[in-house]
This record gives sequence, C-alpha cells and structure tokens, in this order.
Amino acid sequence: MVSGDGSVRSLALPSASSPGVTPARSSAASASAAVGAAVGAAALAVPALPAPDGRPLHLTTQEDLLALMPIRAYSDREIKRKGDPLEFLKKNVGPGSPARMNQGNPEIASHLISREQCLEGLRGVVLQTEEQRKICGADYMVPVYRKGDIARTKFCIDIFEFPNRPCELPFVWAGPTQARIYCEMQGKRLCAQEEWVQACRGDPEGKEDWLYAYGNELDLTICNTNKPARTYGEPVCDPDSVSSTWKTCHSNTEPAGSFPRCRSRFGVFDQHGNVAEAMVRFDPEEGGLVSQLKGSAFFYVDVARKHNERQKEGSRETYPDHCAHDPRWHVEPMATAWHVNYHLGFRCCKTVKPPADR
Ligand SMILES: [Ca+2]
Repeated sequence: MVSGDGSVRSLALPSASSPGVTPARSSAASASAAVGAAVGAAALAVPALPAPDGRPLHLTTQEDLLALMPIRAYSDREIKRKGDPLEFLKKNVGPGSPARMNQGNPEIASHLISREQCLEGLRGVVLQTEEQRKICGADYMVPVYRKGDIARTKFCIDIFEFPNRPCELPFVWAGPTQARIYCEMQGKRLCAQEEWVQACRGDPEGKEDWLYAYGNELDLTICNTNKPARTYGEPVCDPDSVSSTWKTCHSNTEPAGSFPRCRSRFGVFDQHGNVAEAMVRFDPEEGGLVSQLKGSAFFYVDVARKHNERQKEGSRETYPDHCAHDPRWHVEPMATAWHVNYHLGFRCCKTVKPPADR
C-alpha cells in the first residue's frame, strides 16, 4: 500500500507466510535435547516443516528462487533513497549465470539427497521453539547468548544457510556486499564472525565450548564435507575465471539440514560444510569493517586437517575447520567486497533486545 511519504508498503514478493507451511506437529518429547534445554520451555515446532510440493530440488526459475526470499516492508522514503528492492532482486537473483545469485550450475552440480529425504530426516526435530520465535521475531532463527543466560541474548542467527529454508539448497554466487543487502532486505544483517563462532562452539547452558559444532573431534561424515572433487567433479574444476568456474566447478551442495547431526548446540545447521560462508569482521588494520570468508564446503575432505596439525611441507594446502578458525581469504572492505564463488554462501543474523528489556 502506498499512501504518501513515510508510509509502508508490501512489495509483490513472497511473504514469510509462504504456501507449503503446515501446522505444527512435533512435540517436546521429540525435541533436540540441547535446544529444548536451551529455552527451558515446552518445545513446539514453530514453524513446522513445509510439505513436499513437487518442485525440483535445484531451482531453475527466477520465480522459484525469489519465492524463498521473503522481504520486509519498505517505506516510500526508503525506496526513494535506496531504490526499489524488487528491481534489485530481479536484476541480481536468477538462474543460468554466475552474475546472479542462484544455486549453482545445475548442469554439473551433484546433489545426493532429495528434498523429501531431507524433510524425512528432520521430521520430529524441533527447529525453533515458540520462545525462540518470540525472541527472534522471525522464522528459523535461534537466540545465541553467553553464560547460559538467555536473558543476555543480543542476537539471533539463521539456523540454515541463506535463504534459511529447511531442505532447500543454499544460494551461491553472491559476494559479501550483496549478501549484506539480502540480509537487510529481510530485516536482518550479515553475521559477524564473533557471532557465527559463538553460535558454532557455544552451549546454551553455559557449558564449555567445543571445537566443532558437533563435538571436539573432527569427523568428516557428520556434515556435508565428504564429497571429494575427483569423485563428484567431472569435468575438472577450472577456477581461472568466473566464466570457466561457472562452466566447470560443481556446486555439490545438499539441502540445508540434510545432516541432522551437523547442528550446533544452539541449533544451527551446516556451519561446517555445504557452503563456506561470508560474514563481516571488524579489523582496524584493514580500515574497519571487512569481509570474512569462513567455514568449509562440500569438498573439504580434500583439504582437511585437524586444528592442531600443521601444514605438511610440499603437499597440497590444507586448513582446519574448527569453529574458531580465522582464515584471511579474500579480505576486502565491505563496501567493495565482491568476491563470489560456486561454493560460497552466507548466513544472516539479527540484533534483538534481551528478553529482560522487552
Ligand atoms: Ca556452511
């Protein structure tokens, strides 16, 4: 609705209450113990899993891709200042090209788990409780806090990689600068490294941090980190240019949440594996807010090493993947952080008032 300066209108884009969402059906008895303990409340799946609807897993139309991206209402003044978000999305989200955000090149991507199998694996799992929904004010987000005190919550984090939909493939081919815009379109923001790390290694009850989201021992089978490029990579990936990368490099992702054990104690999925994730980091030496690329992707088995192992001389470069690993890949000022890739996605966070201040 448009009615003058300062008014708010909803654009002709999918809303958060999209079709396919069915009434809650899980009970506290089937809840994840960790998440249930985190909120100390009767757990209820809010929202419930969507029902299978026959769409292909790898989405190949702009309409289907945009349907996964509900955006917030914009005022006329905001549209005048920032531009029309709908136009931005139409220009920057779509299939068939690395110039737009999508789910990769479907001609060469290898996905082993169907949407239906993924949904079956999550059946009975409480992804978000009513209390978590209330604190975060958005679907599929969980509060993250320190010292076991939920009243200290300062932010929430998406439980899945963007677009934060259970059992949908994560989006790739968006640079950090664009990722920040997409998060802001949803009333969120791109996660900061400190937040991402806390959501990965922390414990809602205030117990000791873990090295990995799932424990203290590296296990390449728990997350989507175990797809060697030589097995799932014909033709061989040639990352020489954006064009050659699109044509030859395989976005071998799986539906978000396909690996139920690949979940942090706060309830966040796929922080190891599937897609590496763009976030922001404050670095005074680099001039302020910079892009931080972090985490592993589906091919991590090829480059994996334990957190306490050293790089072997003369062999292929490897890197650790514990939550706190702090790489310096493609660091750029956030205003011009355009690095994109076939295995790079992102995740959104949201600042919230602590429950005690509501
Ligand atoms: Ca990931």
